[in-house]
Amino acid sequence: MIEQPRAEKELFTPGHYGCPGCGAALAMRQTLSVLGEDTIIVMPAGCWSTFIGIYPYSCLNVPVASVAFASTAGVASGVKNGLSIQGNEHTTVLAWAGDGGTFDIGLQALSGAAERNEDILFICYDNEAYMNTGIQRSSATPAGSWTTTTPESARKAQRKKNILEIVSAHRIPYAATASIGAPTDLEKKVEWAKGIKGSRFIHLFASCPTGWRHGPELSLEVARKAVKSRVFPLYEVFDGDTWKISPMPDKETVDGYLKCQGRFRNMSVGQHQDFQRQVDEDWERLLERCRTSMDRKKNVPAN
Ligand SMILES: Cc1ncc(C[n+]2csc(CCOP(=O)(O)OP(=O)(O)O)c2C)c(N)n1
Ligand SMILES: [Mg+2]
Repeated sequence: MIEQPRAEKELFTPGHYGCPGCGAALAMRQTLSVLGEDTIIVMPAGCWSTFIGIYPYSCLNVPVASVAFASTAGVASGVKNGLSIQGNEHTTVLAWAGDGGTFDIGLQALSGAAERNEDILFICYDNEAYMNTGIQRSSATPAGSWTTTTPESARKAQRKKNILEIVSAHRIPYAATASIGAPTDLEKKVEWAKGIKGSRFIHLFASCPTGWRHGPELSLEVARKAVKSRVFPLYEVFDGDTWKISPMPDKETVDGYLKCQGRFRNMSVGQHQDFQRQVDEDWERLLERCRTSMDRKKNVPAN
């Protein structure tokens, strides 16, 4: 069954310039359906700032500030503080950036805002490369993946940066992973983030058919497979010290996930095994972290 967005007024209108099957478009639609009209978005360069439309047209029915790449969290903090001075404590300020704009270029501003516990919601839609400029690798690109700067003859050797560990180390009230493949879980997390104060961060998995080399009709399936295989596990971190696994289907191997995407095509047996081993190690580490921290916390919502 297709879930309907909750906002009575659709805030994401038809007519954007995104590719067919764009996971980041779906990510925004799901997010805005929870945040509602009382939202201001701050957005750096990336696919999203491009396909939103050319001024005065926009596919979003909320205000959007398009900002310099490195400044997203800083501008969002300024907008929030400006609203506060005007006596407005209700508007959600959403910083919405890609993985390049979060893991790499926007990281210092994000760290500054998190350290000051600015009252903003930062969502990174992660399509695991610099897609808008032609599929260049970022520090969110997984090891073993093809991109235009990591061709098959020299696939990316480095592992994906663990952004949740970095951001939650600032001890912000809330950090979580979410996926377009788990819309109910995503909505719950956005709802929780909307209802609390301080810096909130959501790392949102968003498939990219163009860059990942899969059919546009497979975007949701690829995202679901990422969760099932634990390539992209779902969890939350409260106050930087309480780690909690979200509901997920039974674990399966990474085979199905890797095989349905052209960016992982022709991996050697060794690369395939390395990928599985790394996923298993990260998953065990996460489980252990959740086990040892859950009993310390008071204000954690039930699944
Ligand atoms: C300071 C600066 N450097 C580089 C660019 C060129 N640029 C525009 S969009 C983009 C890719 C952004 O990647 P990401 O944040 O992952 O978003 P995506 O395009 O994947 O949605 C780049 C490098 C720019 N606009 N400004
Ligand atoms: Mg990207």
